[in-house]
Amino acid sequence: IVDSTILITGGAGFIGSNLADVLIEDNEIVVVDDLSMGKIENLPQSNHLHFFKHSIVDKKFMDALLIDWKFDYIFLLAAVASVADTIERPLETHEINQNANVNILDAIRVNNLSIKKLLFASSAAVYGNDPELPKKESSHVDPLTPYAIDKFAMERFAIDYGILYNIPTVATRFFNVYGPKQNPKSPYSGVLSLVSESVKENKIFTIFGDGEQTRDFVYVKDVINALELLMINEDAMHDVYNVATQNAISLKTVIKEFENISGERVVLKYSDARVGDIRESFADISKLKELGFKPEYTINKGLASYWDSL
Ligand code: UD2
Repeated sequence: IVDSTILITGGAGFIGSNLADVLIEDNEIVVVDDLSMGKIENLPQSNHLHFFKHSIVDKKFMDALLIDWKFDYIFLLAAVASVADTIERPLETHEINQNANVNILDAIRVNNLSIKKLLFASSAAVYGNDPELPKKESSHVDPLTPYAIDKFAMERFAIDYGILYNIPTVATRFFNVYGPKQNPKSPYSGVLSLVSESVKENKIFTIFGDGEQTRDFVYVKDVINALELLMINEDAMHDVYNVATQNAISLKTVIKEFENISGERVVLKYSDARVGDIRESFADISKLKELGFKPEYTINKGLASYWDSL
């Protein structure tokens, strides 16, 4: 993407700021982030980066921003990313994870804003505990938490608003994204950010369950490539795509790999599995590959690059 005006909601967060780092080279970037999990230090420093510390829930603010800036591309990445948080505060998080995003779509509709594309970031959470593996976009969905329900509903809003009102849109289902700038502040942050934090701070790392649960870990740089591809590829339209590497690895194995790469020991203890934890998660990414996506980071390469960044 070049010579474009781009909005990234949640742009000071983990994935958003990695995206801003890449797009800032050739574009004008507007970031809206309430800094609830994101950090201003995550953002690249540039005259072409315009930061607004604001919640996307403020409809008046968002409407005016959309009208003023006439964005070419819009990445909707702002969310309460902790599933547990959405279980504790379902209404409040629904305002952010769903209503605020519908407001953005509706502002585009009502004001007849012409955009090149809008991308909504959804999650593998929509598959819930359906046992079918690997998970395909056409697999049964089973959203079990307010987080997953809002993500799934928003995918449909993005896609069907797009079709109904002629707005170019696309949605992604992220699997377990890891890499630089993932905030380990919450116990529900990505597990690899918590593993690295425990190593750096000499703390014991708790494995919930037996450690044999599997995940499809995808390095954030591959995710950014996928996001750019989905934005510019005209075949990626009014549809949803898994973003992963199509490799299942157990938590125990990934921790072993982390130890090998870092040369540090992760001191482990075991505790009960988390309620509702998914046993096996593994994506089919053939749909994304058909657009030309190829993950560049094996788990080893990704962990090495991540460790280097710390
Ligand atoms: C990921 C997403 C979540 C949702 C879900 C959908 C992240 C951070 N979370 O949740 O938003 O999309 O997928 O399926 O990407 N674990 C430990 N010890 C810890 C922390 C975690 O053992 O201190 C375990 C945890 O119980 C789970 C695995 O590690 O079995 C991965 O945990 P996670 O929180 O990184 O991600 P996940 O897959 O639960």
